[in-house]
Amino acid sequence: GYETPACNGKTVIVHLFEWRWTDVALECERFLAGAGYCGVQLSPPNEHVVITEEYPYPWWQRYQPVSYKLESRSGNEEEFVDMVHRCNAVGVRIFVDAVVNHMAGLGRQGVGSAGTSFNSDNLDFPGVPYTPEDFTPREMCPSGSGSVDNYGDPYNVRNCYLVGLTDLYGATDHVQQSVAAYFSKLVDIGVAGFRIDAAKHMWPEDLQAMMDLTNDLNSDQGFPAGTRPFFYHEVIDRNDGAVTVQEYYGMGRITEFRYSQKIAWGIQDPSQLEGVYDPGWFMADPDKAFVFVDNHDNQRGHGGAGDTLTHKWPHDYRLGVAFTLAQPYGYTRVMSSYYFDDDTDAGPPHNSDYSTSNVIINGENQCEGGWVCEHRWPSIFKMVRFRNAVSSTGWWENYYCDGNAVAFSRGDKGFFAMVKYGTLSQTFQSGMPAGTYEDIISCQSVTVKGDGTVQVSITNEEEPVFAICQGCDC
Ligand code: ARE
Ligand code: CA
Repeated sequence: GYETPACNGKTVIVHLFEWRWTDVALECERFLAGAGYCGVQLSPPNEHVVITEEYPYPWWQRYQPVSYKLESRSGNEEEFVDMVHRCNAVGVRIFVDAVVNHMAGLGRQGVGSAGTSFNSDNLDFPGVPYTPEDFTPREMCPSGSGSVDNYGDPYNVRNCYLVGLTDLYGATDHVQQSVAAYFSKLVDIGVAGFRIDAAKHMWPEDLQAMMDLTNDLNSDQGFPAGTRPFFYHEVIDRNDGAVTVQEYYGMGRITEFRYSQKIAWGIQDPSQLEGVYDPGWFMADPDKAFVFVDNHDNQRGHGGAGDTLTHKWPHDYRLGVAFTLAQPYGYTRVMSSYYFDDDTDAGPPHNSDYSTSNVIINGENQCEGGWVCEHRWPSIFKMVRFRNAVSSTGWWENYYCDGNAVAFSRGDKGFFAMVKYGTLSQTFQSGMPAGTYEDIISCQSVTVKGDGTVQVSITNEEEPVFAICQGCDC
């Protein structure tokens, strides 16, 4: 199926937003493999527009494709292939952010990041190639402006130009074959799956056809023969439009933005945390949902932001991510950001020529040079190990919440507790077999008694999380 990544049961993907391929390769080897991450979501690796005028080199230029050549702000094809091979060699998988609903925005022309010429107004992208017949005919878009302007109408959402981006006619053989050729090229290199950008704006049957034309994963890169790529579709469904996550069932996982909202509210008011998965809100089924606390859009006010927890509030953010990794709902992604102020267009840390800077790791194993690296924060990366250890238990039990402290067990595989304000010293039912464990956050040794109770002590208000699991040590 398309629902589960080929990751040997590992359960967390990290989005290394705007990282260079050379840095991703190093991070797989020096950190991600050991921490137990399944894999990395990249920024789009294909050729994109290069914007120098009104905003210099905004991050979002990479969501305006010029061709499927693997030459982007993150690196060239040789660096890409080297990264994929090195990450696969240490068991860390690569997931590509695939922008295939559209090409560059109207009004843009010139050359892209690989030097290929293009002209959006003429619907001319010789690097693929795409010509006017590959774009959705104007008469199929029921919008006065030609842009998406009515989320209540699926024809408007899917046949019009999303923020003026030239919309590919995904029902045609040539578009389906061109996209599938791009996917297959990546899979043949050793990529394990795809985030489908703007999947909400594509007809599910068109996307399904592209997926089905894509090769199986490359067995020379360590994937079992006959394994299908993992797909997760970016569909923003907040009970506010005609397109629902359910339309994409059977095609992989679907991003669940209502989870981001629920977790933000829940950290604000912990009594709401038990309801983070709310079937009454039509949230995707647990085995279909792809969940995250924040993403590269909503952390900076793009893509339906509001009610979003981010690294700008580190204490609450740690709680939100730790809770997300502890609870059973959905497949999880951790965000790894770069710092930005009020300028929500600002691209990644860069050199004077605007080429992206390298990531710097300091003596405390944290990042510098403008990179946040939430995925290296102790109470975040240690919970990756917890999630992997408890993943065979798709439920929680012994749920406790007093409005400040929250605790639950994951069957007899693991037990988690956290506290919003202050410290915690309290006895809980852990559901775990009697024995001695190590709190994977503080590295203190703890004893589960014969009746399953455990004395929890959280003394570090900076990392206000406690977790024990079978087979885990600090
Ligand atoms: C940029 C400029 C625009 C300009 C355009 C074309 O900002 O002013 O018109 O270029 O020249 C990203 C940025 C955009 C950027 C774009 C292309 O966020 O600002 O446009 O790149 O460079 C909807 C979609 C959802 C989408 C969000 C942003 O449904 O798919 O909008 N998210 C993905 C990516 C983005 C990316 C794109 C798609 C485009 O994650 O990073 O855009 O490839 C409600 C609706 C949602 C809607 C949301 C916001 O919540 O339910 O469906 O999300 O509002 O409109
Ligand atoms: Ca479309």
